[in-house]
Parts: sequence; C-alpha cells; structure tokens
Amino acid sequence: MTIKIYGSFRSPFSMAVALAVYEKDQEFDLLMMDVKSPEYLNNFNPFGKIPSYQDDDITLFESKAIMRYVATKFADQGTPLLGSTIVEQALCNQWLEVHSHSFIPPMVETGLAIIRNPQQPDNSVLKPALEKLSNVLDIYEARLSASKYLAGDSYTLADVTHTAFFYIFNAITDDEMKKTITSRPHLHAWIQDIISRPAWKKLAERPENTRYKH
Ligand SMILES: N[C@@H](CCC(=O)N[C@@H](CS)C(=O)NCC(=O)O)C(=O)O
Repeated sequence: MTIKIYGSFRSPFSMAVALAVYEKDQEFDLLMMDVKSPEYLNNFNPFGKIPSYQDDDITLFESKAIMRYVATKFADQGTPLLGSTIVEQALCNQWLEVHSHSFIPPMVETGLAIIRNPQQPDNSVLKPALEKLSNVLDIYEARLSASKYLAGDSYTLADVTHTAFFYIFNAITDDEMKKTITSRPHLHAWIQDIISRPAWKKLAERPENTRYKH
C-alpha cells in the first residue's frame, strides 16, 4: 500500500509528517476527510485532528509519533533522522519536546492572529504573541549559534518538525514581522538551510500546497 497521509498542507503538523516521509525517499498520497465524521473518529483519530498516517502495518496519529515511526521503519533509506550518536538522539528528543511545549503555543497564537484577519490583525493578540515568540526564538538563536542543527551536527526530526512552521510564518508575515527571524542571524541561516533541502522543495512544490506557495 502506498503510504496515506490524512491531512492538509494548511497544517504544519501534516507537512512535518509528509517531510519525514520524503526525507526517507518514500512517496505518499495526501487525503482529506471530515475529521469530525464517525468514519474518521473511529478509524483514524478519535481526537478528530490531522494528520493521521496509514501504511500496511499501522494506522497512527500524532505527528511526532508518526515521524518517529517513519524514521525507524525506513532507517536504512534516505536521510537518517534520529541522530547519529546517543547524545544527538537525546538532544533530538529534547528539541521535539521544546517544539511541543515552548515553540508551538506562541507560534500558533501569532499565526492565528494573522490568518484570522490578514489585512488588520488584532494587535492586542498579535503583539504579546510575537513578544512571547521572540523570547523563545532567543533561545533558538543561542542554540543555533553553537550548533548547525538543533540536535548537533546532524539534521534530525527536531529540524523536520519546525520546517513548515517557519515556512508558513514567512508566507503570512509582513516585512516588519519577518524581522523576528531576520534579526537572529543563526536562526535565519538555519531556516534557509532547512527549507533548501530537496525533500522540502519537493513537498512545497506539490499541487496541494496552494495557500502558502511563494
Ligand atoms: N499534536 C497534534 C496536533 C494536531 C493538530 O492540532 N492539528 C490541527 C491542524 S494543524 C487540527 O487537526 N485541527 C482541527 C481541529 O482541531 O478541529 C499533532 O502533532 O499531530
């Protein structure tokens, strides 16, 4: 069975899973279902969220669990994604946790404030969200000034999971907001690096990526 990803390229979590699959030199079909339908809730994700993933062996939800499964199942193909040493593996896991708990809340708050009202975002929501995001990104800047990738010398799932968020941030922000990134040179260089990867370019060029195409 071709890998199936139930999701959308409006969802950075779906794009993260798709990127992991491409980094492993695998192909996938992107499918969308009504996530609140009994069929989806019963068979794919009882929490009614995207993405979910299906291959011959498993149906799985939660993007990080899916990415870890894909990285392990296709360990000998494509890019190694789990870290090349025990230290990198540990740091990869640490930064995946940072993504969940420290990065996503202010990034999603910022993104939603813009997407809900692109012409005139509500500054009472946007400003504090951007401030929180900036504080978190100071920590990324410090990390990336000492390390090529989040886990160390190797590109890992920790980088994969962030890529779509920064890509979407770049697509929806004005020049002033983009300074949140460009004023942090190591963060900026890392983003340029991870969005230049062939797997990401292949993904961003898919016809389903209409909303954020540059
Ligand atoms: N922790 C989940 C988050 C998934 C998630 O929040 N997906 C959003 C789209 S980006 C969703 O399905 N929202 C639909 C809803 O909440 O109704 C993961 O990593 O897969």
